[in-house]
Amino acid sequence: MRSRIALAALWCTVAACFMARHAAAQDTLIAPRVDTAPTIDGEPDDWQLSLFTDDAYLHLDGANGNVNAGAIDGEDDYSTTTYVAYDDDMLYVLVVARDDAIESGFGPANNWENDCLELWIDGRDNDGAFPGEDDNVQVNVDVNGVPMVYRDAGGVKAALLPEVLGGSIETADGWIIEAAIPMEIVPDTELVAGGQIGFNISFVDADDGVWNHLLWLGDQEVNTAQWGTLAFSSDTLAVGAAGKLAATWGDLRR
Ligand SMILES: [Ca+2]
Ligand SMILES: [Ca+2]
Ligand SMILES: [Ca+2]
Ligand SMILES: [Ca+2]
Repeated sequence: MRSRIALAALWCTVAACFMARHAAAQDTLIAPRVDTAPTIDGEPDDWQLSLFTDDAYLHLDGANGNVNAGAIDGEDDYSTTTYVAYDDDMLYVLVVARDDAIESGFGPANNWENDCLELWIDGRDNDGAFPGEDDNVQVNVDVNGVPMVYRDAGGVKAALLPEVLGGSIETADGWIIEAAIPMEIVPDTELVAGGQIGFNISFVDADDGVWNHLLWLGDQEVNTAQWGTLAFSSDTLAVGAAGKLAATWGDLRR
């Protein structure tokens, strides 16, 4: 009997590990407010990363994300952790990625062919067509730190908007991208505590000429009905996490 119990316990442990490993990612992110805007330069030391709660960041890889083009072989090939925050004007996003081959050779008009972050914003949180509705916007920021905005406004479907900021650095095992999106470019967005937008995130992993695509939610990135939610918290980072010590990026890397 004891061995059967032990075997059952072992099976449960293995099953729990398997389920944890393959658990689907959450479909909502909750952005804390920040009092001090990060500098958009790709350097993450101005984000108090240790204060972010589980619902304020997203770890994505080939196991818990949806790969709808190419393949993601493992954490070394491609994995990302995305942090979100906001203030009165901006949505801030930081992505720390592992990537075994960096592609940065394409220009701004084709930055989706580089390793890049793709943000999908539904400002009214009412789905609708993309492209089509003016509150449905795609923002790409690539490993060169170049932001490109895609929308269907008066026939102009892609543009470099100087108000959208991007920054990036290469690291020993990948790259970091930092972005700031002024939400005034998205009509009717409630960038206030208690507000929310429709939101999705996808990533390009370009490796030696092969284009691989990893989505947070859904299997068609332009399908707004498959997007999740980004909610704006009333908690300000640091104040809402009393008792926890802020750590610098250098502390976390040790
Ligand atoms: Ca920074
Ligand atoms: Ca890769
Ligand atoms: Ca919409
Ligand atoms: Ca790559």
